[in-house]
Amino acid sequence: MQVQNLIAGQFTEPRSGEWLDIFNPATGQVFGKVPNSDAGDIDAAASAAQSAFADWSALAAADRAVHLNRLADWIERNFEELARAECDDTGKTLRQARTVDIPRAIANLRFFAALAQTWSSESHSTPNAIHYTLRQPLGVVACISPWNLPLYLFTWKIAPALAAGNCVIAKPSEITPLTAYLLCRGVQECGLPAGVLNVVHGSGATAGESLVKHLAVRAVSFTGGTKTGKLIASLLAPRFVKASLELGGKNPNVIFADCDYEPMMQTTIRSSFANQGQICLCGSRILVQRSLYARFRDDFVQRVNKMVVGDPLVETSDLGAVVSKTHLEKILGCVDWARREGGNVLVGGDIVSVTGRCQSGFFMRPTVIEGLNAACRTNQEEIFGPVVTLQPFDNLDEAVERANATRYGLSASVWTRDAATALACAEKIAAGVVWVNSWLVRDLRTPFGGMRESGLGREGGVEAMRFFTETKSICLPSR
Ligand code: TXE
Repeated sequence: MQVQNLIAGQFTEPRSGEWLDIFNPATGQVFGKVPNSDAGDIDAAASAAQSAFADWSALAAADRAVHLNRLADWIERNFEELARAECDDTGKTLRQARTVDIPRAIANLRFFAALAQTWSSESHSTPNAIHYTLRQPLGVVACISPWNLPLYLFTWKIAPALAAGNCVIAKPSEITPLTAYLLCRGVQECGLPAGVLNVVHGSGATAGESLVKHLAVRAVSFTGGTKTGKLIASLLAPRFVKASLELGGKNPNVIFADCDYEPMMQTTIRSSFANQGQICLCGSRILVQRSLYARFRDDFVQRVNKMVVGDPLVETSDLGAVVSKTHLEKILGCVDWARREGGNVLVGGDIVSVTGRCQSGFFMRPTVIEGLNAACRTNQEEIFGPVVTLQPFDNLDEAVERANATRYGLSASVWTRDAATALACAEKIAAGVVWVNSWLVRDLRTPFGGMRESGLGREGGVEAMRFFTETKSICLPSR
């Protein structure tokens, strides 16, 4: 498998001739190469995007929507191939790719195709004048996406950018480039005009940074690590280029003793270990009211112990592989650190040997740790793997204090039957998204993003359309 860039509607190789290996994390084997593009490739993509902009932005929203829906149709027709590619590229279970990643990619394209046609801007009238607002496309925009939900987050960014009338240069993660590459076949087959969507592959330091620095780029939508987000923000600020930054999290699950126990337990297992814990919204700090703590801990540990880590293609696997050897080593290092901090590893903490085709894969047991204080490194830093900690709390004030005791603020889940407790937590917890008695229930119209070091700006619905447009107020005297 040799991934190629899509520039000006043509598949192209990197000008530098540099390539990176692509691994299947479940087998540990290299199965392809991805371009390590540089500033020259970004330049070519920027010229193509600039040339395509006049015609694309002049299309009626309904016509742009037709193009987005055609791409969604193409994903539907190639559903199994894309699900399998996502599984091979990331190590996630085929079941997750089929039920979450690929369906959501389709939904993203269809949602923004529809929104582009119904979106309207404001008009204000006074006795003397009418003031109306235009939201015009920016021109060339950059979409930089990570490896955990590759096609899901790729389409989450390109769909609103294109729907709003921009031309896009997208850079998928170099670790998981496959589904974005396959989608480029769809871009060609569906007749999206050349240059409207350009996909340039490569490492963050070469392709990513060249893209962020390119003078043609008028906005950058980024999802990834907080450290990278800070660097990108510092590169964009002097040029006053818009940035939407969706970064890391250290999300609390706050569980009160009066919660509806079984749904809470089942959802908490999912929110801890879905996608091997590699979702920015996973709850990694589980805070349990003291009177429920022992029951919760024993039950949780018992159920986690039974989770099957194995070949992602096998239907019975609950967890697949983590994304890379480097990432596996990072996660194991975090567990060692937790032990040094005095943490008690109740289950997991070690690698799993899977036999057969997966014998060299990057598998790890789901891990639960207790006995650590809120301020320790394990409870402060994003691990982004199948590792959660347990902490007891006594009352609502302490729960909120603990929930807020990190520099992040992406999401939280609150479990209680008491409406007043739920509302108080929802109001006081510093997070961009709070789920009550639920997790990862999404409505694509709602604003999505984090506060504090979890990011800047909101994606989703009209927030995304606003991000990808420039606002202009126009005044017409009426007498
Ligand atoms: O992300 P990076 P990494 C967190 C998670 C993880 C950590 C590091 O904690 O362990 O981040 O993961 C591109 N200029 N999340 O190293 O590097 C890169 O090529 C421009 C949270 O994989 O931030 C890729 O396309 N672009 C998370 C994208 O940025 C650059 C999802 C993300 O990579 C760049 C993933 C640069 N200088 C990791 N450097 C979430 N919020 O969901 C890298 N990139």
